[in-house]
Amino acid sequence: MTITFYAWNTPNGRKISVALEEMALPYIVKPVNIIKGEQHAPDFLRISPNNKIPAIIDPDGPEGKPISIFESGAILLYLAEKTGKFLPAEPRGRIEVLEWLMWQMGGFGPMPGQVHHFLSVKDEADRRYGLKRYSEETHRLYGVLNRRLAEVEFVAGQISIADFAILGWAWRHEKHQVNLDDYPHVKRWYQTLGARPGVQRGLEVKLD
Ligand SMILES: N[C@@H](CCC(=O)N[C@@H](CS)C(=O)NCC(=O)O)C(=O)O
Repeated sequence: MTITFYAWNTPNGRKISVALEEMALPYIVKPVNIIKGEQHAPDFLRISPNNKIPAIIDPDGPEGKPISIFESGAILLYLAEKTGKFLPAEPRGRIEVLEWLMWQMGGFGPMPGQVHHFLSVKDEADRRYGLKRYSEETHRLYGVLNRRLAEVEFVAGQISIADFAILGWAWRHEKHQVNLDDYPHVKRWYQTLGARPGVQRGLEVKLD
């Protein structure tokens, strides 16, 4: 049955379009125009009470009943468990995926997101401190990722939902002013993922 994917063309939206394509799940996109404020509409808040995309409704949820899910990390875990793909069942492999998924949700997203915000602040005095702080933290996180990817092909060893989560933000590296040449292992990983047809479809499907 077809999943309804509430989306917009942003890093958190792209995590889910990549996962849906890689898992070969049927879905339709319902764009939520976050520039116009559609994320605050009462109907959408019933699905996503934090007024953010992404969210999904799966008509074929647990016990065969519909389920709605918000928060990209929760959606990725749900889809992985539903399909049995991109999340190992054995505990050690699974915990590595959860570590890197939580790392992305807690840092490699919120920090570059703040860079995007402060870059848009017009007043130089207001912009300076925030941009410096969040740019430094973003670069530190790219360094962490680079060191990890020097040791393993994908963040949790085998390709997983953690890669899709991180990719959503790495996809916008130019916007947060990161040059992947400075992080060669991240660049290799980014190119490896980018060569996958499912990832390509997920990054190209229209979300707005
Ligand atoms: N922690 C949330 C963050 C989602 C998020 O920040 N979504 C942004 C677009 S990338 C959004 O909908 N912003 C609209 C708003 O904040 O009003 C998740 O991972 O799903």
